[in-house]
Amino acid sequence: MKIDKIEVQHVKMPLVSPFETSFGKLLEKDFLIIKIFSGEHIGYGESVALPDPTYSEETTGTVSYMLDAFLIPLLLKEEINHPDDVTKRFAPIRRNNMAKAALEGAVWDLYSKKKGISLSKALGGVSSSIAVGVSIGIEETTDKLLSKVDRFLSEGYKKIKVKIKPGYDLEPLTKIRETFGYDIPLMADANSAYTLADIERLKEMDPLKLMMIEQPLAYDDIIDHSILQSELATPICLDESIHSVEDARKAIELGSCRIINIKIGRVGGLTEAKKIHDLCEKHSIPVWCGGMLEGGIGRAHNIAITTLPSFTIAGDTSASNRYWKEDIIFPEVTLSRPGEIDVPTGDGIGFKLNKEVINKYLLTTKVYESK
Ligand code: OSB
Ligand code: MG
Repeated sequence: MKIDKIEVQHVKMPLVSPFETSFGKLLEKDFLIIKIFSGEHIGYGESVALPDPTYSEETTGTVSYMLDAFLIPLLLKEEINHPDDVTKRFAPIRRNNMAKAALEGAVWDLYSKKKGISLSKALGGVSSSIAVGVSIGIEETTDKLLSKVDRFLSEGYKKIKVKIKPGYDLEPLTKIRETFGYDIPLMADANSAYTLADIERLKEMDPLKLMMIEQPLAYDDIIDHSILQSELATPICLDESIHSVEDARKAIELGSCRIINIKIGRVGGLTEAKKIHDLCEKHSIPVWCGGMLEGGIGRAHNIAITTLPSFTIAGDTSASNRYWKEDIIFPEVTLSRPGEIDVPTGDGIGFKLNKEVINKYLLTTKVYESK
């Protein structure tokens, strides 16, 4: 695949409603759109990093710098034949997984477009529609939370994930159970807000019969999580702690979790995401696709990876209108049926870019010509 040119566009879009987690509140998101030009094809990628280094150490700014100073020059240095080659090419660069994934995702899209197949098919996906859930932030009042749960349940979302933190945990979760019963698929995400000192509090959540509790302990821990999991009936799902198939192997061997949330950006791209999926399949660990409040391109990549067979739990990839007044892709992502998104069948990600929307929110464009 001969690359002619790479374009990086920086956009900033307001969220339809503020999204609050144990690490902070987000009102808008600035992110990068990557376009890789090759002959008559363009591959699209998106940097999923948040504006601040609060979820992980990466930010839109660090991604932009890494692309500019290291990753784009490396990618343009020599022709690549398969997207897996990108992971190998980037291997000498430590971490910066979201920066790597932004470019690698664009290469995967380009590769599938050149083959004339969908990205889902190129990845080995098997399903024609995916089950999806919704992630609800920390709300100002329990009433506001309950009304959001009610709305998303009525839209058919197949998993309700609620953000929790110490002091905002048992009470809102219990209210949800009292109001909607024990049959609704409910889980909690702590984004590393607890320590082992909170073990009794966390054990009190067992009677709530949550599907899982996501990343209760430190963002870089798998040891304490294994201690907690041995004491907890509720399955632990790791998010922040898993950056590679090696991290996943160690967490599974230690018994640090029973479920893994796969985020393409956090693990450095689709090739690594697929490896984690395959390892989890071997160990009967169910996986699901997490989200980073993506724009439409990132969302499209999430849809494609979710078609692999071990993505048996509904992911966080909700419809475009749950995040944005208008999305950067056309058509926008909508629910095809309650709680389900049909996988696009067109080549690559299967969505076009909405230039009008992109231009409206555009901050800068950088162009890198191949020599
Ligand atoms: O921890 O899964 C998380 C959003 C930003 C950063 C981290 C997380 C999240 C979400 C929202 O939970 C997922 C989504 O709807 O995109
Ligand atoms: Mg999470």
